Amino acid sequence: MTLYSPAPNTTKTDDSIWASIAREEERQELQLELIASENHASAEVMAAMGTALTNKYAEGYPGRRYYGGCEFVDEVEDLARNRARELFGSERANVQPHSGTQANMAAFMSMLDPGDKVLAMSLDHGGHLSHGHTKNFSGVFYDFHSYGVEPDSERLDLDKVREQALALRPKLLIAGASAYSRPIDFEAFAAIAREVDALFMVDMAHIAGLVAGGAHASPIPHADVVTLTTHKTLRGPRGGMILCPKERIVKINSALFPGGQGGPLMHVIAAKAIAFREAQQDSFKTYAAQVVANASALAEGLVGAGIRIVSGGTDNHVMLVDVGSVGLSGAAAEDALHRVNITCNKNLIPFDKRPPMEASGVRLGTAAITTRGLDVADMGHLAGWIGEILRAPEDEATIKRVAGAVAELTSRKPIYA
Ligand code: DSN
Repeated sequence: MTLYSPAPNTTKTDDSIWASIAREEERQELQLELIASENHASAEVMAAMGTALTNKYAEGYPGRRYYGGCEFVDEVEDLARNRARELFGSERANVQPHSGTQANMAAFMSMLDPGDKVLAMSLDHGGHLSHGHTKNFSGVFYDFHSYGVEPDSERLDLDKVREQALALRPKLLIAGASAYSRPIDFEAFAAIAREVDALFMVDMAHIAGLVAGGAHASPIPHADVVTLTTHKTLRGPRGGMILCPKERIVKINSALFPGGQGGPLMHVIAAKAIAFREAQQDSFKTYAAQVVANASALAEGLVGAGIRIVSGGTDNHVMLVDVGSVGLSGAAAEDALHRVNITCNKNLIPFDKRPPMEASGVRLGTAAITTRGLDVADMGHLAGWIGEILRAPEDEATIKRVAGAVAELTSRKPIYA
């Protein structure tokens, strides 16, 4: 098997850690990765993270640093910022957030005072931890309230969101989710924000690659601030980013540094720049469209196998599979699929009666398997295998047969060959 090998000429003396890295590389090759927030970054993106840029302190921003010797990392950060702006059509970009949560922290600090009211999507209905979970900084320092999906459609109803916003009068309205499979109408959200005199932020972490590739409408024309991660559908290195109009960038920059972070990770910013260039290519548009086509085909296949999908299907890269519909908890389904080298995560479904560590759903996404070249025909097979395993999770003959089929597919469609 050909595995990705960073800096192949490096003398490797730490056998323990290199052995674990090799095992993880092999695991990724052998397993079908359906965790909706993961992807397989290109070898070039990963190579940039294994460079001497990791040695450099560069607190501040290009041209205004607190350290000497920043002339070349300035070039890197300028390239990353400019490519990000071009890619998303945004006036300004801050590429320094170490993660999506730290991007959100800076966004909140730039717009809110502690205790201010915020309205965002409930975590239980597909929102994100950093949108007001009581143990997260967001829920500790700000007064978060939540909207959710409707019980019958399992979709957002923006008339209901508007009613809540009118009653609450939040200072900030947030759109964006970690487990919502339908398009988000950013223009309508922005109109609600304007009506209640709120600021409007979009956290597009999950769909950033679809937005870049033209497979989901862009929030940029409508939002005061947009945050994202660079490693999900966007397929870059692990990290975050903030996009905003020019009049907001001074506050965003100082909220991120020195507000929430110290030195930027320049090796990761170089990798972000490479990923943005990759996402500017026509091939990335093809990729984004294929991610959505694959998700749609996988959801249809699962429905055909008699398994309920929350809201009946998907329009993006992600779907919530109600495994309670076949008598399993999400935790049991995650374990059963893992036994045949299909990786996913248990997930609450809307109005779930089980606790989060058990859950009634699994969340599936197609960003990573599309990167390794799986197509709509493969989705038909995959849906069939998932259906067989979920219906007979303990049946050894089924497990052996499906594991064999997965092994055949992963060897035929390697990631880093
Ligand atoms: N933890 C990520 C996800 O899986 O969606 C979000 O930050």
